[in-house]
Amino acid sequence: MARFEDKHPELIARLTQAAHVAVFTGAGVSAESGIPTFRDEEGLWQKYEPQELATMEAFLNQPEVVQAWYKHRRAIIHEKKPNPAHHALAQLEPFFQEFAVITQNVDNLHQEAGSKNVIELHGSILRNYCVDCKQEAAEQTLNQMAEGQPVQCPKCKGLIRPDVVWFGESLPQGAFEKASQIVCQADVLLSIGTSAVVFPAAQLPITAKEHGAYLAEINIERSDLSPFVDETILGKAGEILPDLTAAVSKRISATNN
Ligand code: BV8
Ligand code: ZN
Repeated sequence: MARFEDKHPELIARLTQAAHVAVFTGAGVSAESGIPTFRDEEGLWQKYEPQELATMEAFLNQPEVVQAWYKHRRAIIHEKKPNPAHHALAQLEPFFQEFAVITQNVDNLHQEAGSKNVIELHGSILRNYCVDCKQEAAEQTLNQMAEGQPVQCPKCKGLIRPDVVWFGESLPQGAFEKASQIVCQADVLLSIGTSAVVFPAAQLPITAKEHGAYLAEINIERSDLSPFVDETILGKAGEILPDLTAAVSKRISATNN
């Protein structure tokens, strides 16, 4: 079985020389944890139209349905664990002067796996707040929701929503600016497990490349980003990333001795 570094010499050479590495992740990095992706055949969106549920308008029209959908997704996430892809990325971090995980995911699994520098472009499903008084709402308040009844803020009776970015909503100010700065300085950007269809997030890997980064994609199939990348590695993130991290660790330890 050819070694990772023999199959991807350019990527390993670039990573070995890199000071700044950025990783851009999507739902595919959590797929092997058992969390459905958005656009694969069994993806979450297949059952619902994105516009139907992940928008403020849908929420105001049918808050109890949107709250129930997020409660269902939180329950799935609480049962799942980080997979080898998340762990391999957390193990990569110490090898570089700067290593940032810029994620579109809202499942907190990168942080659970030990990644320190994580930017959540689309927020987190584990945080909820009242749309009127902005008070953070405890998850159990939401879990007590009665069938068909929207959950209201205990303080002001406002509706409670997840702290995620819905379609038509702008990304958290600081997060997108910080992610943009990071990708402009990246020597290497790894795009992992994303269809790269959602903007402005999907612009980030392209911005990295425009600023001189070596752009590699790890995905089980080609994505909208594929035409722009220097290299596409087809396969499962949970199988490829441990090999990548092992190859980088071996090469960097060898150069340090
Ligand atoms: C904005 C959080 C404006 C919520 C999400 C036309 C009409 C309407 C809107 C638009 C339009 N054109 C552009 C837009 C804007 C819109 C957009 O991009 N729409 C797309 C669909 C065309 N964007 C927005 O609305 C954004 N806001 O533009 O605001 C604005 C600007 C200024 C001021 C005010 C307003 C906000 C977008 C954020 C939406 N929120 N999520 C929630 O989670 O419920 S998006 C959602 O999709 C997730 O965050 C997810 O990250 C994102 C992208 O999906 P992926 O992560 O890539 O997942 P996907 O399933 O698609 O792909 C998985 C990939 O992994 C696949 O390729 C698969 O092959 C691969 N894979 C599977 N298994 C594995 C694997 N790879 C490796 N290993 C495996 N094991
Ligand atoms: Zn309130």
